[in-house]
Amino acid sequence: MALLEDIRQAVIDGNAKATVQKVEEGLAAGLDANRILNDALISGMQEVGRLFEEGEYFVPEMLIAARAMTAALKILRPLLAAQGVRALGKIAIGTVQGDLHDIGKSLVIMMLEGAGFEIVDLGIDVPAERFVEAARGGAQIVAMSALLTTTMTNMKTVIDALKAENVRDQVRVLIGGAPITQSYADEIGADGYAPDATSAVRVAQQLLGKAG
Ligand code: B1M
Repeated sequence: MALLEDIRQAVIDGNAKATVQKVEEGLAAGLDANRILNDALISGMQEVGRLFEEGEYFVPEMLIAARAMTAALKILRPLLAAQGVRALGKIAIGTVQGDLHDIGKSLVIMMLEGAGFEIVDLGIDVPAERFVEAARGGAQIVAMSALLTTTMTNMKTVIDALKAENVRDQVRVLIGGAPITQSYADEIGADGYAPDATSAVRVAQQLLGKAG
């Protein structure tokens, strides 16, 4: 569909104004928010990643594409997350230390909030101690995102810190992000792994025995 392709291209071009304008046009024309997210915005970011890998794009291009996507997500947020449902449990979520990628985490947060979880967003570049504090502060799930093969190892650092501080048994640990796999989750002793934002909801529900 032409409008979806226009949105995708606007993300690739890093044109936040056009991205927002086209998303608004799409919604007004009756396009589904999920379709805009998956077939235009995420697809556009995948292409940005490909261009970066091939040396056509550099960090500044990735950054302005991310800004365009973030601007569009602000519009989609209320549509993707149903308003305040039940309080299913408290989840503290952050991108691990050394890692500045936050778009995937924001999507996971949107979906979890929409499903009725209370979210404590620890932000990006989060050191292990902050996850430990969150566990002490009553979070039932400690959730971690990592986008880099060099930072995913910090997920294990967090799990080790939870153990060292005697709070590992109080929380369930959920992990995700592009380089993460179920086998990595098993290897480091995480309780759950989710490949995308939608399945993060299902896994979080399962971890707390709430459904799914
Ligand atoms: Co970076 N970057 N980046 N980057 N970046 C990647 C990740 C990369 C794959 C690009 C590439 O080479 N093709 C590559 C990593 C390679 C690797 O480690 N193997 C890379 C690199 C190398 C880097 C730098 C090192 C570049 C440099 O400086 N030389 C640098 C590192 C900075 C740092 O973090 N210390 C860097 C910087 C950046 C920007 C700051 C410019 C920008 C981020 C801006 C921001 O986030 N605000 C950026 C971007 C935009 C990307 C790409 C293009 C897009 C990431 C994204 O937002 N995807 C990315 C390439 C790619 O992914 N194709 C790339 C869209 C998002 C919706 O998907 O984040 O995967 P994703 O989240 C998904 C799932 O993974 C999952 O659900 C989400 C929704 O479905 N998920 C979870 C995520 N977290 C979860 C948690 C869960 C459950 C599911 O439970 C808790």
